[in-house]
Amino acid sequence: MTAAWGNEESASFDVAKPEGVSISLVIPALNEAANLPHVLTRIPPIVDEVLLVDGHSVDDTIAVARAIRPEIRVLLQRSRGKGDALACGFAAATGDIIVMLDADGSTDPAELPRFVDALLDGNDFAKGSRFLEGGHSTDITPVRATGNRLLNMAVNVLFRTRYTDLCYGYNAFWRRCLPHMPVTRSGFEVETLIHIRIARAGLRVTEIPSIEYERIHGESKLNAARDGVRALSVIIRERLSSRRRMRRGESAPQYIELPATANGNGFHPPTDVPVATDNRLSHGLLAEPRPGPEIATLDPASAGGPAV
Ligand SMILES: Nc1nc2c(ncn2[C@@H]2O[C@H](COP(=O)(O)OP(=O)(O)O)[C@@H](O)[C@H]2O)c(=O)[nH]1
Ligand SMILES: [Mg+2]
Repeated sequence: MTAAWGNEESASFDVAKPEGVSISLVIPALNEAANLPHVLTRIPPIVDEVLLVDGHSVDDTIAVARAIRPEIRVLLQRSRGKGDALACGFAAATGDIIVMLDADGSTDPAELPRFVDALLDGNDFAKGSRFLEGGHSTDITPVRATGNRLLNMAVNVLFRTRYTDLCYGYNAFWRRCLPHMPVTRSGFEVETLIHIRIARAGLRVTEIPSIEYERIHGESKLNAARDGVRALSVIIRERLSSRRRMRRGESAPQYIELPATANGNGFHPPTDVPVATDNRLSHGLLAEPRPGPEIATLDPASAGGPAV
């Protein structure tokens, strides 16, 4: 069952991926070495490109990712936060369809084809929901569920949406959505921001029932009070700002892409290394640098070095 709104009526899930449609999977990860074996081995073969965006991990996140999927693209975000990591991943992804998925084992890559099918059925954005029939969560706490419900109600009233699960990170969308959803918040409020912006843009959204499991190892980095307030501030600011003001002062995400040959165990670039601000590769090692703003260089000798 799906809930849809936008330009047309709802979607079904029975369309195969056509030739010529490529899929990128963006996975933000901060110290998720223990969870990646579960996540990375469950990715369905329809995915063409997997991008892991590392958030200054101090464990073996990158080494484990490389060991399981040698072809994985590893981005090192210069800043911090899940929102910033997603922005980096979106900027670097090359797929026609971009899917966002957590690295902690709470969201199941095996559900991904349902999101893709919804996009192929004519939707612009397929948004996971733990609260539609067929979905649920064993990860969300009562406090977070209550906060999510209140924030969700606020967005539905203020932006005339029909979301059932505002703060959920399992989503997929066509590349063409990116200009409508600039990710300008760095933290866990990122989903709130994206969902508001795609609604404001009038894109066709459908919700997909999704099951959220408890993260397998480690602890959530989300703080319900702090991040709830941040999400609320996003709602208020988006409501008060015109689209024109909304875009002013937004800066491109900054990252470098780790060379494919570098294991990158715990590696992170020093903050004074110039970095890419879009999907033109950052270090000139993986592809010919193309003309564009702020092409960065990274000394290959430093790749794979110690964490800083
Ligand atoms: N790259 C990166 N990933 C992050 C950061 N913070 C959280 N993540 C990842 O975002 C996903 C969701 O984070 P989690 O702590 O599980 O939050 P929760 O699911 O809301 O409880 C996980 O894959 C984390 O590893 C960050 O600062 N940088
Ligand atoms: Mg989690």
